[in-house]
Amino acid sequence: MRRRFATFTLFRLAERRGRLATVKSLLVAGLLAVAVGVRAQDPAPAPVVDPSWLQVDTVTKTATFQLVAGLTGLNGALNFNGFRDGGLTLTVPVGWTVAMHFRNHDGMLPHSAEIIPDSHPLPTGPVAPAFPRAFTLRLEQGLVSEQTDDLRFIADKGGSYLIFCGVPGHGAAGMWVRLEVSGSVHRPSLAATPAGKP
Ligand SMILES: [Cu+2]
Repeated sequence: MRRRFATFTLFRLAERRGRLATVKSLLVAGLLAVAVGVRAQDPAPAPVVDPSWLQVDTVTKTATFQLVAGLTGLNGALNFNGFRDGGLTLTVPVGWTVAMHFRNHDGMLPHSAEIIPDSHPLPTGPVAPAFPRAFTLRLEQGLVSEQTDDLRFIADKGGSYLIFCGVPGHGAAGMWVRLEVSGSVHRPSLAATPAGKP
């Protein structure tokens, strides 16, 4: 009887040790998950669309868009409104006028913007714009910090386009977002979209 009790106690001890080991490995797994989670969030949280970036005038059929180069530090500031690689899409109905107020918020690098056809591979510098006058001044050299320029064009051809920085290397490094000119929408909109190659 005593012996059976002793065996039972040993068994319980072993069981407790096993449980402790399980707790320990769960703790390690948890810490690892936290570490991986932190690394997955690095370097910055997902950018957010500010609705004030887009103003819609249904009378004049004009979409006015505040386009900010280097709004955040994302991608070494090679971003528009904090988005890179097509992560932001401005959609306008065919035939609307698009007015873009460009501002360079990057304190370091010059930037520019032009509307180009959705193309792969991405150009390494300025190309002919997809619409007349759909480009900022100094397309290749870029506008310096806090310089502004307005571009205005009629989106008279449906399709997928890129809003692209023409400073050599910037667009190809991810400094572009999307413009969709759609025959099936009646109102302009602005939304976060999956980032990726064009
Ligand atoms: Cu740029």
